[in-house]
Amino acid sequence: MEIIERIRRQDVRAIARLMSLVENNAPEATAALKELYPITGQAFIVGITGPPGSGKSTLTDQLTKEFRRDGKTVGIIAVDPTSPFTGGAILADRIRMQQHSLDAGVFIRSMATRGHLGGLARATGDVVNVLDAAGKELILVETVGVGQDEVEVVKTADTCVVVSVPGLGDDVQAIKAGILEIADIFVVNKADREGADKTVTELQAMMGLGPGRSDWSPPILKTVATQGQGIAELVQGILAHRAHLDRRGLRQMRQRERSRALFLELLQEQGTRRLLERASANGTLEHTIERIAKREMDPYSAVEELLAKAGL
Ligand SMILES: Nc1nc2c(ncn2[C@@H]2O[C@H](COP(=O)(O)OP(=O)(O)OP(=O)(O)O)[C@@H](O)[C@H]2O)c(=O)[nH]1
Ligand SMILES: [Mg+2]
Repeated sequence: MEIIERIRRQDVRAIARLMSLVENNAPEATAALKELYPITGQAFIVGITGPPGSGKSTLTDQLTKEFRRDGKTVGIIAVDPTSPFTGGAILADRIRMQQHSLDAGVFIRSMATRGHLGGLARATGDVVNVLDAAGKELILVETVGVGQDEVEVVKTADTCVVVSVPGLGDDVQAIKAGILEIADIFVVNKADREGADKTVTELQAMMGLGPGRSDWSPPILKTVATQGQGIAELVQGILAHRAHLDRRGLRQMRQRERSRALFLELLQEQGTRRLLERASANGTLEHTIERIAKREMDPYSAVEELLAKAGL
């Protein structure tokens, strides 16, 4: 397939085209992803999550600069939960990232979460695989830490950076349940603002409460992303975490978690779709729903019956 060769040669237009196909769930995308899969698994994946406006994109931008200086190729995926019709955040990211736009060693992609009902982790996984196959050594995945879907997206990164900012309340606010456990590194960005040390203390206290994921104790780093302050330390933190993963053989474990997430999501997506297609085609679906609504049948038995008919 021509597109495969072009992606392996890091052809930017081929990468962009395949990503669009992936986002639109096009059949050609699946064919290409199948062929590319064996050469993936090389990239190091860093997830960056945190509340809206906490400076994730600015941090991503600064990290990109640092890693480029070091000669590493970088792929950036900004998962954007806002509607593409307002598009503000996407536009802002694009403008900010423009300094990298002429750099062939950087590929930036914004993904709207709209239209990926539940399949966001899968779509992101696919896009990560495209960038991985295209030889990007480092892949930065930015998501707003608002919902379970977004957490799922970054959870299986090799290194997960959780960003917070000072002054969002006593309870370290948007560091919601589920986020704390996935952090490998905490960043308190906007440390030029009042209360950064208080936020650090709060995070330390919160970390003392729960069991960590491993014997890695997540560092808490202060940054001023707009001025590049603390970025070198963040890079060091990421590299130290990577070394920790390698030492402990944990990188394979995260890879395995990514494989699991992608496989299970695909199975869920396609399994459900096929069952529904079959049930819709012969009219069973609507008929069953009507009977459930009329209390002639309960939904529990209906599901069992449908699955039994499919031999499951
Ligand atoms: N004072 C201060 N402002 C910052 C800092 N980092 C980022 N900002 C500003 O905060 C605003 C939001 O930054 P972004 O990088 O777009 O934040 P984000 O988390 O990517 O935002 P969303 O993707 O929309 O959730 C911008 O106006 C930045 O210039 C910082 O360290 N200090
Ligand atoms: Mg952003």
